[in-house]
Amino acid sequence: MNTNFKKDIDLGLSAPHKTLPSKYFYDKIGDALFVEIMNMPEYYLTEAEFDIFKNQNQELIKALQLEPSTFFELVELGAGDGTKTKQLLKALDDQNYNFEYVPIDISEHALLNLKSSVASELPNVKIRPKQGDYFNVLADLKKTEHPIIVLFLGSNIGNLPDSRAKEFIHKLNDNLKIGDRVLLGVDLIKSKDIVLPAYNDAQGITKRFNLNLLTRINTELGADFDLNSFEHKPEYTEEEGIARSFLVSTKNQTVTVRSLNKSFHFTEGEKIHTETSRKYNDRILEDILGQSSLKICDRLTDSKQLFADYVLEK
Ligand code: AVJ
Repeated sequence: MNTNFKKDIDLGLSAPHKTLPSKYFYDKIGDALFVEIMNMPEYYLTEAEFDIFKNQNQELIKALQLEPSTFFELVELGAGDGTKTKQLLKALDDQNYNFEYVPIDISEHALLNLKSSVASELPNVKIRPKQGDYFNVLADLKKTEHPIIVLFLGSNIGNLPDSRAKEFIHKLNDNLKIGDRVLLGVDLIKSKDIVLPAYNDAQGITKRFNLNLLTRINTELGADFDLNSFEHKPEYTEEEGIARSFLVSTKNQTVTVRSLNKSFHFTEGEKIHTETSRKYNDRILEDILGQSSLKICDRLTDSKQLFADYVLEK
């Protein structure tokens, strides 16, 4: 992990257009900041998807073509705290559906919390958390005969550039059987005046989240980034539908990374690309599904049409 981190930071800072992988946001501090971001009023994604799970869970159950008598597994990739999913679990439990909830996460800590909250709030729901890489766990599940419903929520797929999203979908497809379904939550393309504030909240939490990447490099790789000499800057164009976050150097400066034995020069105004957050519509999603055998069979949106949960079927 640490050697990958070191290698990826070196690669990203040596590139002609400097870039740092967004997956490194999520250390302990980053996890906590992300929870705060999700509760910011500007970050509409959380509430929008929650609205679907809370107010349309009957429609959701119908769209997923679930049957009360057929046992199925509800597998969630990157489950987090499960706030939205618990709405669906509750509706299924109330109607005596026969299922098991299998949240998958790399964080053991997140899974333990989720397990205890499900146990206390929904004591009848069977939960079997699995720690590890999504695809390793999915490969194991493939061997089972009962239907699998995969949940991949929160527009998490949006962090992947389209080419990598296609790879992800193809890998997911390879790990499913005919008839298995996927509930894919994605943020919809919309105007700048809604998207930009979501990545630049007034309280400056997203700014701290972005700058935390530099703090990590300072503490883990012995670098001397001056956090006051970099600004947080999100960009978005509706035509493209992609939000990008940058850290912009406010002056000419040189940063030394001790464990790499290297220095990196930044000119005034030079940007480090730190995150991509893609927004979708039917056409873009269809392009990403491409030649895989996953097909869109339904789509639910929140009352403000900000967010969509697509039902895909293999
Ligand atoms: C977790 C990838 C959906 O891109 O909207 C939020 C992460 N970054 N604010 C997103 C994030 C800055 C988030 N996803």
